[in-house]
Formats: sequence, C-alpha cells, structure tokens
Amino acid sequence: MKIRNLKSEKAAPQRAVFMFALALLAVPAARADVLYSVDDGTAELGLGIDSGEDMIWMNRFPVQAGGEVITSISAAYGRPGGQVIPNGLAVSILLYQDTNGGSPFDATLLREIPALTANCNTNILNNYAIPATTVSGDLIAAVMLRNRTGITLFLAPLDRTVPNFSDTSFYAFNVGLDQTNLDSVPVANRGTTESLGFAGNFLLRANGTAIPEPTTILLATCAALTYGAGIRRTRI
Ligand SMILES: [Ca+2]
Ligand SMILES: [Ca+2]
Repeated sequence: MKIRNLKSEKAAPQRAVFMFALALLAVPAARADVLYSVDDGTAELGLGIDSGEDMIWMNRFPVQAGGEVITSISAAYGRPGGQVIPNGLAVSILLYQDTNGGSPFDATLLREIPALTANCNTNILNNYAIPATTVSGDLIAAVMLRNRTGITLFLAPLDRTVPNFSDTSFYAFNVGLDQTNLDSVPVANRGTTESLGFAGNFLLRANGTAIPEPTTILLATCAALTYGAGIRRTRI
C-alpha cells in the first residue's frame, strides 16, 4: 500500500502572541512543579493522515531539575475553525525517554495510556494522568492516532505563531506504525514540523515534579520514629 504524504490544512492567518518555552508554575507544592510547553495555547494549522494510516505527533523537552518525575501529559485536538473533529476517538498518550540526544526516533517508550479525544477544535488541552515516571535526558510527550474513521483527519494541532522552536516538534506516520520502535518508520515518513515546511509546535505539554530527596525521607522517617507520628514528607 502506498503511503501518502502527511497532510496539512490550509494555513490560517497568524497572530503575534507572546510564547514561552518553559514556565515554572507558581502553584501549591501539591501540584506539578514544572510545565513543559512550547505552544502559545492556540493552533493555527491541523496536520493529519488518511484513514488506514497511523500517526504520532510529539514535542521534545530537555528534562529540567525539579521536574524529572512526569505525572501527566496534556493534549489538544484539531483547531478552532478547522475540520470538525469528533470527540471520543481512540488515541494513545505516550511518554518517551531519549537519553542520547540527537534523533528522538530512537527514544524508549516508557508509558502508553489509552485515551479518547475531547474538547476538539477548542484549543482546550485535556490533561491525562501518567503513573509517576522519572525521566532523564530528553522527555518526549506524544499522541498516536490510528485513523480508522474512513476520512482524512487533521487531528494534530500546530501552533504556528512565531517564534517557533525548531528541532522540537516531530511527526511520524505509517501503516502499522510501531510506537515502540520509531526508527522502524521509513525516514521519508518522519521528521520535524519545519522539515515539512510547516514550522510550528504542537499543543502538547507535560507536567513534572521533583524526585523526592532521600535525605528528606530519611529525616522524616527519623522524626516519625522519634515522635511516634506517621511519616511526613518535608520539602527542604
Ligand atoms: Ca498560536
Ligand atoms: Ca536520540
């Protein structure tokens, strides 16, 4: 079967909006400490595939101190004003680790979470919990769609508002795509968004928190033994 090119909708006008690469969240300690994001919250283009094909879109982030433990991934679908995308489509939320830099297509799949599309065409990022997973090197947040709808779907939301971060947002598509071995995808079917001629970054984020410090746990344990109370974690 011949693989068609990854498709894109007609580009929408862009707006100059301030965009941030990485923001520390000023939120209570119980929530994620680091937000990994390279989008401005609005998608101007949808990338997609024909029915019968499979696609992964992903953002790569260097792991930040204090955000090594990934607890959730957030993803939006489609774009406002674009093709109507149905809610409730089966997708997979993926977390990879790439410890050797360079190409992300040799990354190791750490987590795969079955999920359903929701809030399509709204720019709303749906938050999917991930079992707490420690990542080093680069983390890659990804979504996979196996399109069995019978129609071409422009599901992957691309923020094309400048500035765009290059070598950060990637795609791969194939028939029978193996998400556990992205290097098995033909080179012609994978790359950066800019290599497609559509520089931009996906509305796809990850949330991380710090690795509990052993000394902190030890101190807390000692305190519990001393005072007969339950173990209490204390941030230093
Ligand atoms: Ca935008
Ligand atoms: Ca690599």
